[in-house]
Amino acid sequence: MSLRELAAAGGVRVGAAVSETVFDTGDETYCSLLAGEFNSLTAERAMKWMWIHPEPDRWEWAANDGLVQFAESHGMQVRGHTVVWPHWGTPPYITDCDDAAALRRHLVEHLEVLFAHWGGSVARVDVVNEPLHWLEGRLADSVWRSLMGDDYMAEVLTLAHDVDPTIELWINETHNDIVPDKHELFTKMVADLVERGLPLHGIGVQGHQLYPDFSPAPPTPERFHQVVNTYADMGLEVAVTEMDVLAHPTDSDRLDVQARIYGELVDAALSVEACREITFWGVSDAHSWVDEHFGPDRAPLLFDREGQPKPAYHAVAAAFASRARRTPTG
Ligand code: 9MR
Repeated sequence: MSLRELAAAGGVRVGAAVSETVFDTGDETYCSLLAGEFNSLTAERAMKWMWIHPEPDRWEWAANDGLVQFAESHGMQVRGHTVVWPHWGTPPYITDCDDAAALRRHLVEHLEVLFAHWGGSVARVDVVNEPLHWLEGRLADSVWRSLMGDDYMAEVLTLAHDVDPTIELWINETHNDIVPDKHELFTKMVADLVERGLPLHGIGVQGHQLYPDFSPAPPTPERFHQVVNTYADMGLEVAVTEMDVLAHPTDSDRLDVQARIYGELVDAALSVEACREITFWGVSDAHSWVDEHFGPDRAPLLFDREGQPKPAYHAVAAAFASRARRTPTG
């Protein structure tokens, strides 16, 4: 059985981030793995503000439309990614904005055009991505924070919901599974949004495992489960939105170690009923942001460079199969 069949049997989504630069070449191995193994996709870059709306009067729809069409013709859902992102992916007319009213106007216009264009083809969106500092328990600095204040997420959620109340609004964060201070602060902020009744549908736990190149440590399955469960306990849906596990090239048993980490973490997340999606940050080791950032051959994904399933694939498949046994969709 494919991953997507196993996921469907457990009523959950299995996704992959799609690089439009590879997708646009029509690479057959890439496209057939994508359609055959996954039932959800996230644009790795194409829907980010910088690429889709690089100037106030310029929209670039081609990459967005290609992915949405592919998803529709292969029965896949689309996760929109992303609107407000303090760190990257935002054009200068936004990051250089120095007037709160103008920033709000830009945001509302962006949401109105984007959501109308999507017209229901994108079920959910990471409307805020990475509000905190990457490795520390504090808010990231950004134009959003400096002009709209520390509570800007509440305003973004309200404005987005007013534009289209049908699209699921998500906040996506990284390393909250690994850095305890970060988890603590993020939990407080999310609990506050929920208590105030803001239209927040779910929390994305990115799940990048970049030890030892970047992350201070890999999480334990207990810790991963606990983090996922924290948001579920608040009545939110949870997704692991950007999973990859770095396999360091000097470790001789690296693919087996990687498979164990993948299997344990995916199982820990899927044992929480409210976790209904695991998305991997890429399709195969032939194309990953990890190699660009941390050096070659980190082999972070489920398929190797030729598109063959790795031990990690089988470990993840077993975790999806367990979920299906626990919650058969019948
Ligand atoms: O993998 C993405 C890379 O191709 C882009 O150049 C980069 C900037 O847009 O974003 C990367 O994806 C990031 C994601 O959007 C948010 N979480 C961290 C991901 C890896 O950096």
